[in-house]
Parts: sequence; structure tokens; C-alpha cells
Amino acid sequence: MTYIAKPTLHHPTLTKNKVGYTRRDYEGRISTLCAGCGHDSISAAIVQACWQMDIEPHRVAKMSGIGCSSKTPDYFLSASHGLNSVHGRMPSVLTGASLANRELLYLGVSGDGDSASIGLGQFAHAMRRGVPMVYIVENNGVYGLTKGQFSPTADAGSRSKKGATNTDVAIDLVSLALQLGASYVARGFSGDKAQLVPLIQGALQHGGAAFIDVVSPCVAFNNHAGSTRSYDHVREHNAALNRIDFIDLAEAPTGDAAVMDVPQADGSLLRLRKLQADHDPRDRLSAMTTVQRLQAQGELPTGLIYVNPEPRTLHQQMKLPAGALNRLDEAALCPGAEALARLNDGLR
Ligand SMILES: Cc1ncc(C[n+]2csc(CCOP(=O)(O)OP(=O)(O)O)c2C)c(N)n1
Ligand code: SF4
Ligand SMILES: [Mg+2]
Repeated sequence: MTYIAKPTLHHPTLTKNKVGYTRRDYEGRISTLCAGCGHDSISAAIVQACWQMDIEPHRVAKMSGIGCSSKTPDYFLSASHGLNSVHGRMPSVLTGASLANRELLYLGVSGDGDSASIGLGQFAHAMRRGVPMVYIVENNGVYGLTKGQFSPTADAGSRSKKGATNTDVAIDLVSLALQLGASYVARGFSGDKAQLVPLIQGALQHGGAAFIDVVSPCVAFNNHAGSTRSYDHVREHNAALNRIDFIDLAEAPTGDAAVMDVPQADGSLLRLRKLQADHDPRDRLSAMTTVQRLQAQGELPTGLIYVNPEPRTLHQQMKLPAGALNRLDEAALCPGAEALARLNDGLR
């Protein structure tokens, strides 16, 4: 992988967050993506979200597959743990890491090809198992890295740069995530950082399977008239459902009917400013209907689409102990001959 290191010199007066880091400390190497690629804006949003939330970079593990999108973890959080895995295999690698050490925050970055083609099965099982992670798909409707073939998320009837029409039905990862049991489902646009940063922060705070589909135009191969993933098309058809203000419980209720407060399991509060009055993100069936209705009208619903404040996680289902498995001591790992005999008896 080609990369250019960033200068490490910082201006001495840069503002530090509560854990003593500047925003620069959350950056990575200089991006080698095309100038104007939507993916770079998502990296910038991740940097801002983590810095503002005072997350210590060494508490994050970032994982990806293969694609321009999957290269991006190199461009943020250089002090975090990370693994650039195999095409479409990020979810299983992340699941294994998360089972071994549940104390880290897991951030999976993938592309629409990586997650909706070769990795569709992996995506499905990570969502249905409730793997606690933030799963971001940088969705541009094409395989950018391999020069712009239609991906499975390209809309039927949309046109390629060379004029070919896509005849296949699109896979909508938001609808799939809702159906498969993801407990936080959102869609953002790389051209709207004000909306995207709080969506990422809500997902980082969530504690369950959090999925964010970020429409992220590919300026090299899918930003022309006839594409439904171009900057112009998305700006014209963006149907924002709400805006998140991420605040804590100390904040008093506003009494404003357009504001909805959703308490989270960790004690924090998601304050939503509703832009579409009939959308309640706590109601999964209604969220599914809203997404289908708006998409049938050619609109692209964005914002927090669904949240279950009490997510069911893989770790709960597997009754894993509280800490990281690699820190279990000998007594926990080897409970002795009597315990083994009881276990064997129970299996006879
Ligand atoms: C097993 C395997 N099959 C195919 C490829 C070729 N390949 C590399 S990236 C990619 C698609 C990337 O598309 P996407 O995930 O949408 O990422 P983007 O580049 O658009 O961000 C493909 C097919 C590969 N690297 N490995
Ligand atoms: S080819 Fe497309 S997706 Fe890849 S870096 Fe360039 S603009 Fe971004
Ligand atoms: Mg893509």
C-alpha cells in the first residue's frame, strides 16, 4: 500500500481534548485517494468524532477489507490498532478480535463492493449476531479501486461514466441492516459533515451492532449526470429525517415537539431534531416503511433511521466474562479437575 507520512510537528497552541490530545493526534497518513473523493471526508468526520468524544486512540481497533474505502483507516487514528484484511472479510476478522478483547471500540470500514458483493454474507451475520461495532460502508455505487464497474448498490437504470445502463436491482444495505437486526442504523452523506459527525458519535456510543451507510461519491468514475451517487444527485434527493445533538442526561427537556430525546444504555442521551415529523427512530417497522416509501419516490433518506437503546449483543448471547479474554488468569482458565469432571458429566 502506498502512503505518505504526515509531518509530526504540531503548532504548540493547538486545542487539546479532555484526554490531552489535539485533533492532529487523531489523523493518519496523507491520503493517496483522488482529490475530491468522498471517502476522505468520511475519514475527516471520524477524526472529528473521536477527538470531540475524548476517545483515547489506543482504545480503538479499526478494521477494513479491500477497496479505496478500505484503504482509508490508514488516513485516520494512526495511534489505534488496525488490520487491513481480505476483500469482504472485515466482519469476521473484527468479530474474532472483539470476542478476544471486548474492551476496545471496534470500527469496521468497508465499501459497497466489499460489503454487498463478496462480503454480503459476512455483513449479514455481523448484523444478525449483534457484533458490537461501528460498521461504516463508504457507498459510491461502484468498485472504485478496480476502475468503476457497477457495484450491487448501484440503482437500476443508473448510468456508468461510459454510458452503460445498470439493469440489476440494487441491494439497499440500510434496509438489509434493519431486517437483519442491527440495533443502530443510519445513513449519512460525505458532503454533509454536520450531519455525519453526530451520526458517527451516536454509533460509537451505542454498544451494539451499529451500521452507517455513507453515500460517498467517487469523483473518478461515478460523479456524472445519470449516476444516482453523484454529489449533485445526492444533494438534490437528500431527505434528511432528523439531526442528532449528542448531549448528556443533565440537559433539561426542551418541551419542543420537534425534539425527541432517546436515552441510551450507557446513560447518555441522543437528542434528535426531527425534520420529518412522522419518523420515530425507535420503531423498527415504521423505519423500514419510511425507508421504502422515500426510496420508491427517488429520495435518499438520511439521518438516524433506527435505534434500539438496549442492544442485544453477541457478547451477551455467548455469556462472555466482562474483561478481555487475554487477561483471564490461570484460575479462570483452568478451574481444576473437579470442575472438568462436572462438565464432562453434564455432557454425557
Ligand atoms: C478476492 C478478491 N476479489 C476481487 C478483488 C478485486 N477488487 C479489489 S477492490 C474491489 C472492489 C472495491 O469496491 P468497493 O468495496 O465498493 O470499494 P471502493 O474502491 O469503491 O471504495 C475488487 C473487486 C480482490 N482484491 N480480491
Ligand atoms: S477511484 Fe473513486 S473511490 Fe477510488 S479514490 Fe478515486 S474517487 Fe475515490
Ligand atoms: Mg465502492
